[in-house]
Amino acid sequence: MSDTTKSWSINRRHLLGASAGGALLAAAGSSAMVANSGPARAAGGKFALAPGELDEYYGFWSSGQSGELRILGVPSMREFMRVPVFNRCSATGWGQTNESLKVLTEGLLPESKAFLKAQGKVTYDNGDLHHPHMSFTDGTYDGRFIFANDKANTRVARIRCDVMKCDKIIEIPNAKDIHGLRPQKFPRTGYVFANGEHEAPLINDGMILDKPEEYVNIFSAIDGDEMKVAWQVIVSGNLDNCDSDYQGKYAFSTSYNSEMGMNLAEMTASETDHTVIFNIKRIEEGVAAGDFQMLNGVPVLDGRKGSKYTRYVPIPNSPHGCNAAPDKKHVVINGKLSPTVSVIDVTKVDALFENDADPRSCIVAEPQLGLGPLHTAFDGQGNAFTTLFLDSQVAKWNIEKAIQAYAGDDVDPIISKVDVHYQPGHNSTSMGETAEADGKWLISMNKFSKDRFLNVGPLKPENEQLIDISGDEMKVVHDGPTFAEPHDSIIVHRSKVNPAIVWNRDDPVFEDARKQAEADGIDLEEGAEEPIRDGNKVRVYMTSVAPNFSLEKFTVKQGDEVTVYVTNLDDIDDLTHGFCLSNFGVAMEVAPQATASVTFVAERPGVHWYYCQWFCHALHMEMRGRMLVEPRGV
Ligand code: CUK
Ligand code: CUA
Repeated sequence: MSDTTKSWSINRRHLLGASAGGALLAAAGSSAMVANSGPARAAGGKFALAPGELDEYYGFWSSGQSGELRILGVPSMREFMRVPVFNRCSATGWGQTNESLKVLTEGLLPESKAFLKAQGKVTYDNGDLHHPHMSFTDGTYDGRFIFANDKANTRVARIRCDVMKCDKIIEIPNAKDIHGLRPQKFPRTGYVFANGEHEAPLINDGMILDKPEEYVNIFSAIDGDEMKVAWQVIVSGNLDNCDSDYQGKYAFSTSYNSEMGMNLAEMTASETDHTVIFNIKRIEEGVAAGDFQMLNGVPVLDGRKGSKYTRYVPIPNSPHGCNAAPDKKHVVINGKLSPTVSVIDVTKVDALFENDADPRSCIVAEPQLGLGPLHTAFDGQGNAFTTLFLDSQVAKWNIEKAIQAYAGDDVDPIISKVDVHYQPGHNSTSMGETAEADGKWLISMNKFSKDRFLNVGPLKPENEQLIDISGDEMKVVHDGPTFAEPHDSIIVHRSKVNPAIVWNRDDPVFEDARKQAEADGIDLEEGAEEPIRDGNKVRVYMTSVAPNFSLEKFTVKQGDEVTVYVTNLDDIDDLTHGFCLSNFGVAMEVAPQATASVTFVAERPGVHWYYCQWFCHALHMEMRGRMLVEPRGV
């Protein structure tokens, strides 16, 4: 214990110095200069794929404040697709089509709908997507869904992996700013655990304002099948990242600012913070027994210190990442302001709950790895890879050796370190957060790119590096710039994912359009010769077959509320059409066998061209038609 204590205080001098403010960034700058040891060399080129070759893995990338999910290939690091989620997408019409607006609005809280209405909006148009994680069955990815959080507006989204589109977004009540998010690994997802990061009054209606002692934090368990919050737990301290065990018994959340400070000096005053362990069974029993308060439709249990639902394990110092190892036994807590990571043995957690054992008794190792450990990934062979933000390095270390060292043996758990460029946050290994971790690739997601790319001005991309981890020495084999600001990624073997090539016409996404068409006596797959008028509401049904829309023109009146439905009858691989109505700000994607619809007010009289906005045919330019808008009073 005394060794650890010493290392914390060394660390605090390093990181916090005389004034806490700005120390992290100041240290970041200087360590980057040291770490810049010249360009990384390619490791024999096995990361490079020849044109036409397919990647072995899908990479699902967050995009941070860009609000979308991205799909990359690993190891080529080619970006394949951007899946809009919390953002507004000019290309696909996400945030404009009726189908996407349904997803973006139906899960909002009533108070948010009212708030947004006062802003002249129907939904938020920004989001901060940090943590994309796939659904699990039996401890490994099952290819059904990706779940992701929105830190900016306290939401959780679900993306269907069969079509790679978001199908549900819910706003989480009672909590503030969802940060860490992980699906339950066993027996299946099941729950999606989500950390409310920032503290606020439980009933945040303005009656309690500047009284931090009355603020709380909220941990949420979402039913991933229903996309509804199943229960929430009130905790002490800011929740950061989380993970679940491989037994289905516990969830773990790191927590900084156990001080409940309101400014940087207060938040970092204490040498230890904690990891909160949630006992899922006890919480479910508490819900069944009625030991909760119902708030905004959610049972909220009290899991603050002393509760039977939680245990608080003291951890040095402002811990950040939380990563369950594929050995199904260990969870690594990353110290951030401490140079250590703390290894929890999940088999020792039962005693914390059943015998009130010392919370620290579940810690079986605490190796000192370097400055600023943020996140850890695994190779499935007993080794762990931890990003060191301040050192601009990744440390490879052995979990078993770290346990022996903690028990007093004279062994060094650190196997090797590699420089990365610069300031790494998350990292991920191929299949590394599942029981099928395969130890081939590591992505280091670096917050700064500095001099690694041609200068594009003061705002620079991040740099994500591909590292070959198949040997003891890690080799950086590729630099990949990415835009604002992927936090986290997962690397999923391609055998786990099997997306469709064309839409299924029975897909639930088209249900609303189909119902409306039926009510209008129209077949979506046939379209209609004339607009259907219903007062000043006008519905236009057309189909597309390259290079034609079924309507070369349609006529409406100025002021009509017009809904255009386009059904793409092409069922050929990659034959997407689009519908863009110029100077109306209307544009959308219509993928093969999809129906998409958009609603606008025809407030501009005159002739207006609509055209196909997705290159589909040699006569793509000719794939267009006219909307004729009769002026009011004619
Ligand atoms: S947090 Cu970003 S580096 Cu939001 Cu996952 Cu650790
Ligand atoms: Cu249809 Cu371009």
